[in-house]
Amino acid sequence: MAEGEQDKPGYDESSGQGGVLAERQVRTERPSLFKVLLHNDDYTPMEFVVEVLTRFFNKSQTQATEIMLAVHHRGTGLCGVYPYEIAETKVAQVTEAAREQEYPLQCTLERA
Ligand code: TYC
Repeated sequence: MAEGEQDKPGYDESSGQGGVLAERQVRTERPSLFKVLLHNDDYTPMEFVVEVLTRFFNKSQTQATEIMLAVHHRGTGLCGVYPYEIAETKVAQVTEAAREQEYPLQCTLERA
């Protein structure tokens, strides 16, 4: 046996195939991603939208203000892209925070 051979990945003395494992393909599913979107309305205060973006989407004050203004002017804006369960949790958190304050703020998911 050549020196260092045992350190090679795939080397297996017990496999009976000259020390080299048969190649196996391991298929991993990539989780599908979802966009979390905020929607404009006429009643939710701008400061509340900025707070939501900093609190639930980890945006800086500057980023949050930019996104909030984009939503205000264009109708919708992207908060972030996440695997389904995380995206769903973000939507639920925003919806609950808005409901507590009785604001009509809408937050939705869309396949990325
Ligand atoms: N249009 C709201 C206002 O003028 C502000 C706003 C921005 C509301 C973004 C919702 O997702 C939103 N107070």
